[in-house]
Amino acid sequence: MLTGKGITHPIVVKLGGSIVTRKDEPYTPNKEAIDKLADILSSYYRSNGQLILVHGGGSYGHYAVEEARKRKGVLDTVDVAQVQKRMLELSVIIASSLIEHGLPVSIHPAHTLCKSENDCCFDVIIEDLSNGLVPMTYGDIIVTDKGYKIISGDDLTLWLASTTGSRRVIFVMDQPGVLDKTGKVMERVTPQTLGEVGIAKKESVDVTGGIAKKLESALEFVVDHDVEVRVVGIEGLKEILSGGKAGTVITK
Ligand code: IP8
Repeated sequence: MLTGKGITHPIVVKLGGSIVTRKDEPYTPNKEAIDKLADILSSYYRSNGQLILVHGGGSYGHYAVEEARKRKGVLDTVDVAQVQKRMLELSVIIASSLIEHGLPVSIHPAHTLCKSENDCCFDVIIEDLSNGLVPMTYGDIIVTDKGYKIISGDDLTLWLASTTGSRRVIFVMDQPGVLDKTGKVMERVTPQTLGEVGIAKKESVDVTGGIAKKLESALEFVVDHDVEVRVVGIEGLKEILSGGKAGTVITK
């Protein structure tokens, strides 16, 4: 039976590709991390917290795009379908663990929500949320009249926060927060301290811009949204969802 809860400032959590997959091993989920995340998120859900989930592409989406680009230069429709299928596979793996842990997850591939890389309709997500489900979407790929476009999970996360009146966005990654050039977790990143962020010289394959792009988009977003945006690791997620502090806040 569905239970209508109304929408009360859901938390939007982005499960980064670096945590849900083994980024350097093509098409390999990080099952251990996924199960840990599922455990933490289900405790939060049981305590009556509303959640919207987004996940990244990691060694599924990013690798599939890169593989096709290397082979052909430009992706054709079969390549796009292949990338979509890879992302759906990853989503099903994540959803399976979440459902086993008692989270009523409903998967919404972004290619069914978005007409372009920046024109998405979240009505069905909002509907699911208000009926007590935990909607989950993910970074994806679509074909438009201007060719194929990659939809970033980070963008989806921020748009969903603004559409649903969320006050909190959490990006979960494979490190405990945003690291400075010495490898220390930064307490906050602001436009003034952006230059102190340590960007790895060679990130794993990433076709949507990696941490630098994520921080730029988040900094732009917090200028006119009253939303706390944080970057944390798995332990930090647990801490934050139980009312503590962890990781790095992205703020103006
Ligand atoms: O990892 C990328 O999503 P992201 C999705 O959230 C694809 O940037 C298909 C590469």
